[in-house]
Amino acid sequence: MGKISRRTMLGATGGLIAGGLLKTRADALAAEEGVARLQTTQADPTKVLGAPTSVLGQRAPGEQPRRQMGTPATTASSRTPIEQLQGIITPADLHFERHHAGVPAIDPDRYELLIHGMVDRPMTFTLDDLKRFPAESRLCFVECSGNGGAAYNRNAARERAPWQIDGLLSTSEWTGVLLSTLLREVRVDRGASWLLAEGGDAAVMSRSIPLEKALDDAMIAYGQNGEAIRPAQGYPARLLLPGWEGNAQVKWIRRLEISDRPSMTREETSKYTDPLADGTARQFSFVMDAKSIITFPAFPNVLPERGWWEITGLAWSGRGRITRVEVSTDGGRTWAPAQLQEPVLSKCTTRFRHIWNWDGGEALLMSRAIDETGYVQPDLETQIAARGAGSSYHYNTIRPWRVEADGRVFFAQGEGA
Ligand SMILES: Nc1nc2c(c(=O)[nH]1)N[C@H]1C(S)=C(S)[C@@H](COP(=O)(O)O)O[C@H]1N2
Ligand SMILES: [Mo]
Repeated sequence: MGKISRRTMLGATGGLIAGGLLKTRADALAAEEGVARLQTTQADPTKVLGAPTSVLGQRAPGEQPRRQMGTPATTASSRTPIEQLQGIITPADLHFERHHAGVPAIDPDRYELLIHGMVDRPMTFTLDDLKRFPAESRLCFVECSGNGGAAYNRNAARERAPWQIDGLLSTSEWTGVLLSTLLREVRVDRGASWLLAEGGDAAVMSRSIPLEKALDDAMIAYGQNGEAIRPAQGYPARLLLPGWEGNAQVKWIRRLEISDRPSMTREETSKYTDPLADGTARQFSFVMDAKSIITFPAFPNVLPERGWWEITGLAWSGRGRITRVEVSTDGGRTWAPAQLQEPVLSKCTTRFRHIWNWDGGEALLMSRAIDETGYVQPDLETQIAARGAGSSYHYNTIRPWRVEADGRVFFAQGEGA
């Protein structure tokens, strides 16, 4: 267990005083003592008074999941440690991050969202304006278009953990106002069919979005898991497009321009398109196809003994609900339906579980997701045949794991049946 020094604690409580959360030095000392008392476990906790209440909770000292940065650490993205989480929700401070030009510091009091272009009444909305409209909440995943890239390779490294394959995936309860509500206010012209969404970061990241999606389930989200959306996720507000590629979900959203054609921004021409074998490219691949990944057992787990183990992982589809996840422990020769753990929601991660009696021999574990449209997650050969080997985005092939006789588990793309 890592010890936390007195200086770290003083730093933490000092920050709370500066932030106005703790009023006096005495409060700070009490908080500090509370923190200290939670850092050391007691032989018999029934014999000592427990830590006092606190203004801000903290994780148990031995439970400190962290976003994963890769080596060498990049500032462009960090990943959710999906194998360390339970259920389907990603704690907000572990939501993956992908920034093209860093996280802007936006003053919420000066924030405005402009909606203009092919509308009757161009309008700007402050954050308070947005919050006056009827709010909606929904649980859904956000996933980077490049997630799963590590699985799209016959010679992928064996020593690869779930976060290295699918850590650009997180799930939150998002709260905000439906974009259709705002579009009713500005009165969209007949003949409009697209909108340009623009962010207020240094990248001024922009994407064209079909009006149909905007009028369906798109949201301007200002809440995340019960609190204000985090700066890294787009504070004070982001465009949320349930089930669509992360890149199109413009953070720090500041402008929506309604038009009758896509704007052909950098992010939808030179990037985020899928080159095909015939020399053309697939553009506007918005919907994320069905995927699944086993997060246990997986690299770097070592199964200590034969016997009953619960295989578990996540399945998700941008087209709707996951209806079935099948698990194979023999490299795809036979498949068995996994149990889907409630809640099972549309365009959201779904946890699956499958009890397995390991006989101590070599095994090749696989999962495949099936969604409510009947779509089945393909294997690597099927996807390469359809898409070619030169893809950079939208990989949803089956992700296999090899369990060796000594219990060690390795990523095994390309080994399957
Ligand atoms: N304004 C703006 N929006 C953005 C980005 C950005 O760099 N700037 N990154 C995009 C990409 S590529 C992804 S995958 C998601 C990541 O969202 P997250 O950081 O909340 O996980 O935001 C998208 N929206
Ligand atoms: Mo992304």
